[in-house]
This record gives sequence, structure tokens and C-alpha cells, in this order.
Amino acid sequence: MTVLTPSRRALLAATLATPWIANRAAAQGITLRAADIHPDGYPTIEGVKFMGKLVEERTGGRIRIQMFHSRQLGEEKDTLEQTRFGVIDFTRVNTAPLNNLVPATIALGLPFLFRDTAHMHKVMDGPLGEEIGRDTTSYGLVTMAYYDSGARSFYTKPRSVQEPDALKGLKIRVQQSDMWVALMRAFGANATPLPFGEVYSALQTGVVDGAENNEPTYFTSRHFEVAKFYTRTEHSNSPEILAMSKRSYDKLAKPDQEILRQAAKESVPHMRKLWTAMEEEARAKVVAGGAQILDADKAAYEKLSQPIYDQFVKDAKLKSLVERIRAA
Ligand code: BDP
Repeated sequence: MTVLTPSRRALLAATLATPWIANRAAAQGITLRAADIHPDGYPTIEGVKFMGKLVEERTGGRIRIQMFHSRQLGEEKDTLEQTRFGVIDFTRVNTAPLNNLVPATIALGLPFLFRDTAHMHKVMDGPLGEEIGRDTTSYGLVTMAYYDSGARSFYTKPRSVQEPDALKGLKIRVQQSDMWVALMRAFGANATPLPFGEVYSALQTGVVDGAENNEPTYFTSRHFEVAKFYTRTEHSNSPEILAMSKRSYDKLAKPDQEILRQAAKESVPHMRKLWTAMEEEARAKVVAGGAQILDADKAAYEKLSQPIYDQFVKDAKLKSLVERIRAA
């Protein structure tokens, strides 16, 4: 696992910035840089690589996408900032780190809002997905695609959490979003917002007692080695966003923008296929590695989540969005 210190990160960002400008000036070819925190082979990474292959083919090699996986360019908060300012061209992030920036994205992580994956796909592939995507542009980000992220569930070290009572008092790592912090409190846990790369050691040293994520991430992050109870609360289906820097996007000619958009769109079914396979593989591997996968009293968790709607779905815009997602 590559761990970048803040100074190494800054150095890397600085060295990347120079050839990036030079590349464009040379006009013989453009290399667009994409960031992801996941390791090589993870479905989001493979989705972007697939998109890159299509772009390269369709531009006769003029435009390429170079993937920096495994947090090489930093945690999601850093790569989001770098993307907004055009230092890097793409970042694939969960909706959570966007919550405090783009309010519409809050809707996508709300507890028990999506009934299942089919419902989530219907929303993200339709006009609601487009509407939320349009909102990111005022923050310097062009939403290129939504990728799957399965359902998030708790994994804990001291005990399983089938009933919310068992979660009481446990320190649970969450993504850095006010909504997520509040949700943990509503469930009775103590929320500890941490960047993803710090979670393994936080679990190991007892800084936190657990975290929550989908099965593929639980597996590839090796968190299953240090928190052995995976309880399927499936409390959120917040999808992933592939965001492009608006600055980088605006520098491209219209036909090239179109090629990128089309390739991003075509990468979605590819990603989804890999995702389904990965979910199965992850389940088998974590169990083989000594973890337990348990069912939860989902209704009991759902009951506790109403205060989140009262607190975060207040303005008319979000209210209408949530209603339309429910009705979809
Ligand atoms: C994973 C998402 C990733 C998040 C991570 C997290 O794919 O974007 O950074 O969860 O919990 O499922 O931080």
C-alpha cells in the first residue's frame, strides 16, 4: 500500500503540473490524468481504463488517460481539489466527499433511500442523475459517469452489530461529510471522520472500533483482517462519481468532449459487470480470510434514520429531489 505524506503529495502535484501544461502546448497529444484511491484491478479503475482505451482508439491516440490508482495522488478530498483546479483531469470519488460542496449529492447517500441496485441504476441513468450532474459544474467539476458502489454495511472489531443496540458507544470511522457524521450519531455510534487511507491502522490500533463500506472495499483494503464482523445493514447505496475537471474539459474541442462523454457512458456497463463479479469474489475471500458475514435487523436501523431526513432534507430543492428519487 502506498502511503503519501503531505510533502510527498505536494511534490508529486507540482511535478505533475508542469508536464501537464507542456503536453497541451505541444498539441501532438494530450495525456489526461485520473486519480482513484482504490488499487489496480478494482472495478472503478477498470472502468476508467476501459474509457481511456475507447478514447485513445477514437482519437487515433491523440488523447490518452493515465490512471493513478492506490492514492498515488492523495486522498479523495485532495484529488477533488486538484481536479477542481485543473491540476489533475479526473477523479473518481464517492458522493460523500462532495456532500459539503454540492448539496444535491447529499440525496445520493441518504440512508435506506434506494430500494435496491435496480432502483439506484434507474435514478442515476435517468434525468435525475443528469440533474445532479449539472450541479457539480458550478464547483468546477463535470460529472462524466456514475459507477456502482453496492451497499454499505458495518464491519466491527469487538462484536457484530445485528441490532443497533450493539453499535451503541462504538467508534465508527465515516467519510468526511456532515451527513455521514450525523447518521452514525443517529444510529447510536460515535462518528470518527477519517480519510480512507488511515482506516486500516485506525482499526488496528483501536482508534476506531469499526467502519462501514461495501464488500469489495472491505476486501481490497484488507480491513477484514482487523475487523472480522461484517454485518449487512446495507444502510446506504451512495454511488461513485467520475468527475472531470471543468478547466480541462473546457480546453478540449467540442468533438473531443463528445468522444470523452460517450466513452465514459460506455464504461458504465463494463464497470457494472466487473462490480457484480467482484462482490461475489470479495464475499468468498473475506470468509476464507476468517471474517463472518451476518444479516442485520435492517428495519431497526431504518427506524433510527428519520432524524437525518429532518436535518438534511430541509430546502425545497433537496426535498423535491428525494421525493422524485422515491417515486422513480
Ligand atoms: C469506497 C469508495 C471510495 C471511498 C471509500 C471510503 O469507493 O470512493 O473513499 O469507500 O469509505 O466504497 O472512504
